[in-house]
Amino acid sequence: MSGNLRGAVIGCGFFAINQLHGWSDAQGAEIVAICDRDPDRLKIAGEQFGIARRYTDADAMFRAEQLDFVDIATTVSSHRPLVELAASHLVPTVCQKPFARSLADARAMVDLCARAGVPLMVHENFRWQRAIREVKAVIESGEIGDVFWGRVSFRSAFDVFSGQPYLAEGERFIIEDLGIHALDVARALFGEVASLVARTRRVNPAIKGEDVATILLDHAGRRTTVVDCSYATIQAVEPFPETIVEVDGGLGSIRLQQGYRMVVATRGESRSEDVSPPLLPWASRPWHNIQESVLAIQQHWVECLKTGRETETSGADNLNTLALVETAYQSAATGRVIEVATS
Ligand code: NAD
Ligand code: 89V
Repeated sequence: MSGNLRGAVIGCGFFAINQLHGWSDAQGAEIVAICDRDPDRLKIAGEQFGIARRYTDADAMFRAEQLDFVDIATTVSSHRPLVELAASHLVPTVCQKPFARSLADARAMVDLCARAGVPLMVHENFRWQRAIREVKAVIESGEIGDVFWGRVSFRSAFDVFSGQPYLAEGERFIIEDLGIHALDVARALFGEVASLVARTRRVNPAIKGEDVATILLDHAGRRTTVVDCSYATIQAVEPFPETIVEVDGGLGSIRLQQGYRMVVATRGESRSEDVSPPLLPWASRPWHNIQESVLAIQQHWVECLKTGRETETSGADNLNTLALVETAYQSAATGRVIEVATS
């Protein structure tokens, strides 16, 4: 494919504004149409990004536009119908996380797109953050030897509910919304998971779901990791939205510390690097870390779509992240260690 890919965004809410900014910067793609069933949000986004072709109905948009891809930025309940709609129009699709409420829904979407020959990527962007990529590169370089232990940690007291009020309303909260990123990072850094055990609790009485989760994972290759996340942790310096990572290997260790500092230690030697994300012109602290990863994953999508490569976080890949989410909730409910049925 040569020239700019013509894309559309469905859902022009809180997070889609970042995605629209990202698409403005991405090389090789442009957004030619947007859709939101809320006319006010549609108007605001259309005016902000100078997009004249606006729809309140996704099917009407697919019928009227010639699209090379669609980016679904709605909340989870609409993901399956919208992915199915896009597949019925044979339009390659990016879908926000959480990809689906259940593994069964996710499998149905992956199977449908595979049968239709429609590329499908989940917008699972945390593994695309610069600091996470730097940690991954050190692991893959072999500098710290065989990895035997790791930790992916996200602990904060940031008020996420003001921007995303729906997060306070669901039976499930932190594993489904935020832990899903940390679990995906754990897969990206440490490989697939054989079994896990999870503990959760709710500290904030004003919300419905759990806001603290601790998950112990057994990965293939006898690697043990801990994924822990909390929105009830008050610290001297609020770290939102930084993910802290620790990795121990036979020859050394990596510590990704608060403030985007990565320390790599081997026997008798250590180095410390600033792995801060760039502050993109449209980004704002503290979100710049996440905002930068939005552009990175979008660029990856464009490159893969143009060359026919499978994306790193394809729908099929994301089934294994969703399996961890499902298993973590089962383990928290039963108290048991549970084997993970990954594909
Ligand atoms: P939001 O409620 O602010 O926006 C969703 C928008 O989609 C709304 O404007 C709504 O009117 C529209 N919409 C819903 N169903 C529709 C349909 N069928 N057709 C057209 N429009 C429809 O939600 P949000 O906070 O922007 O979250 C959207 C998604 O992004 C969620 O899945 C959330 O988990 C995810 N998210 C991801 C990140 C990340 O870093 N990857 C960060 C925040 C949110
Ligand atoms: O990435 C997310 O899904 C967001 C946030 C980082 C705020 O939890 O909901």
